[in-house]
Amino acid sequence: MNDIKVLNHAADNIRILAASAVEKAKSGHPGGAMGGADFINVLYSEYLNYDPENPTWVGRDRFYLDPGHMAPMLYSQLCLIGKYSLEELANLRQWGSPTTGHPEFDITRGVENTSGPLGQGHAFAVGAAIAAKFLAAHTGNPTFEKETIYAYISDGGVQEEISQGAARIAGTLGLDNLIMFYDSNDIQLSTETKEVMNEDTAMKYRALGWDVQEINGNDAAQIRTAIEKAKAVKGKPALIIGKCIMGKGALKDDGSSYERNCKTHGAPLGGDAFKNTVKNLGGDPENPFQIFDDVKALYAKRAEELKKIAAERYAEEKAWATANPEKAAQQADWFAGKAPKIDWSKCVQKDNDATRSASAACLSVLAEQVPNMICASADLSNSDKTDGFLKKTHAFKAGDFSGAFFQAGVAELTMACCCIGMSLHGGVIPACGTFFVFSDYMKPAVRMAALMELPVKFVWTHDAFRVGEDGPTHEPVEQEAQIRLMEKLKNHHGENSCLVLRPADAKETTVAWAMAMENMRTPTALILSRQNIQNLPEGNDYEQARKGGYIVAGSDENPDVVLVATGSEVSTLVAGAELLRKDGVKVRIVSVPSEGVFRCQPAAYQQSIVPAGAKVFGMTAGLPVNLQGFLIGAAPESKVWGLESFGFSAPYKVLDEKLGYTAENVYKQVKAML
Ligand SMILES: Cc1ncc(C[n+]2csc(CCOP(=O)(O)OP(=O)(O)O)c2C)c(N)n1
Ligand SMILES: [Mg+2]
Repeated sequence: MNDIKVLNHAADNIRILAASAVEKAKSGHPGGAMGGADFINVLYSEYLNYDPENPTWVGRDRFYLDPGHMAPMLYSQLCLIGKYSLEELANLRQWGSPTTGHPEFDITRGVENTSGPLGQGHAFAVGAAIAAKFLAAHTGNPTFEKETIYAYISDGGVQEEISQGAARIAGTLGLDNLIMFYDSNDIQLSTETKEVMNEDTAMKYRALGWDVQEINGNDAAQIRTAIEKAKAVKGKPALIIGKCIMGKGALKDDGSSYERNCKTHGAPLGGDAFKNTVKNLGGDPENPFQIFDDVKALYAKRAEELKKIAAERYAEEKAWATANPEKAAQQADWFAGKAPKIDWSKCVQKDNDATRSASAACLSVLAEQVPNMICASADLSNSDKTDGFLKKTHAFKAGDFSGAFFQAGVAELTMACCCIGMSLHGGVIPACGTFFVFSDYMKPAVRMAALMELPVKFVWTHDAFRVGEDGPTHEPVEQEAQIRLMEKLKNHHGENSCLVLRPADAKETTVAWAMAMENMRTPTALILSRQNIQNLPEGNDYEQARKGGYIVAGSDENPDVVLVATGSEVSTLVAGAELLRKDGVKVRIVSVPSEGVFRCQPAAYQQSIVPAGAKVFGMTAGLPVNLQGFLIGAAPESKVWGLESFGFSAPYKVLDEKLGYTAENVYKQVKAML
């Protein structure tokens, strides 16, 4: 047992470092960091199990920070365990420094998730806890049973709506490997919390199936006892509500208390206030970036303990691996993030099928061939056709993670964040489905998946106004334009931050799913039709879809016009081309499942598909902007037929007629161009 005095000294050390980093950066959030220091210090000095030598150890405990603005707390803590140098800490928020304004996913540095958008971080933890349960059940490796997932949430995260979804899922699935600390300091950015929340948070979480403890969050002994109790809880996730003091130990320039003050949320303490604070906490204001000797000793001792803990766990893992060599080899591949080998010849597509059904055929193959895949749906599996996967497995339930399907309930953002958390944990490949129009509820998570370069698969069906009778609330129009922006946005590796595929028919869907499964470097979005789609012409070379855009079979040499579309509109162009050919017009049809991928091809290839100066006619069921890129450099008569309204309520064939998505209209529009 560590001396409480030393623990308190270490927490003060964290407070000094956090306040100093913000002071030096002249920007950042000291108050929350100072309040939360006691919890994170007890966690890291006594409970969090990891291997100091091997940051990617699969069986490590994981710590997911929700309030990214508390970066100074995390970095200061990670400084105490040697993951950051004091110099790096002193470079908080500066160009090129690893101590970015908000933490960015970097396992080697001990940062398990990017955080900043409040709420998402703790939902990642829920996903990670699910992944650990899944891996325990599917590998039998005892290490996953011993893994604890810690989450840290603040007032902002509790206020975010996603906390309801995350708590519901964790409670329903009985995630007893999840321990969440709520830094309840009664203060937020602009007000005291009482101005915006009047709830019994403990009762709320109890009602959602959690074990809840309420403690003084600045009392190391109470924190220790609470973590012990939380670890012993069976069948439920555990919440520790810690009443913390915002800006603990902070003094103003006149020496009076600067605690519990909104002003310390997001600004340096400033000048004499900073100096007084550092002195008050036992540091040297002239030289504040220091680790006290007793704190060094505390963490040196912990490092020794961790070596022993890791060695024991490795021995257990080794015994399991020796007894289960095939599973062990498989597990190594899973955590290496290798794309699974899939025999797509087993995927048989029906002619003229809806691409959502074609996706079901793919998912059925994946359920059989990819043992570490987890598929989810937000209560639409029979409609978004993730049931192709579900039919080959069963859903998770409390105490039973032998299945591979995650029923998320009607909570798209929660579902997406849980899938991201699974991916962060590692070892699994998550996919999740819902209607494309509700991708709007998931965008903040998709953005985080793209930023973190996580290969989550997003399956979005009912891709256009052909949802028909459901009316404009359910008809995606501008959604494709929005998600395609992520293809234009580059990630830290200079690659398209997301792969977005809208296949043109059933067989192109198989290629799209193959591309999705091969893509382990970024998220993938699949945009799929509700309605049946006529197959592309006989002899179509579907493998060409891998280039993002290609010439569809049956196209004419030396065309008078190049017709361009994605998804089901390609088949409308094919029908329109029949009419044009009767008039002697030579037509090329180009299917562009991903303009983002197409634009990555050599210029010569792009030119060979859509030559400069060609007359181009594009057709999209979304905003015209989806295809307007193809008008650049094209003949001036070129145009895009798109939709510029929310859509209307009517049977989809009526909408096709009324909105001009017919062979006849393709004929009419193109004739007017020639
Ligand atoms: C989704 C989202 N909305 C708004 C913000 C901006 N923001 C950052 S911190 C914060 C207040 C958070 O208060 P609390 O969680 O209590 O943190 P504390 O002030 O206690 O450090 C807000 C509104 C954000 N980061 N994410
Ligand atoms: Mg707060």
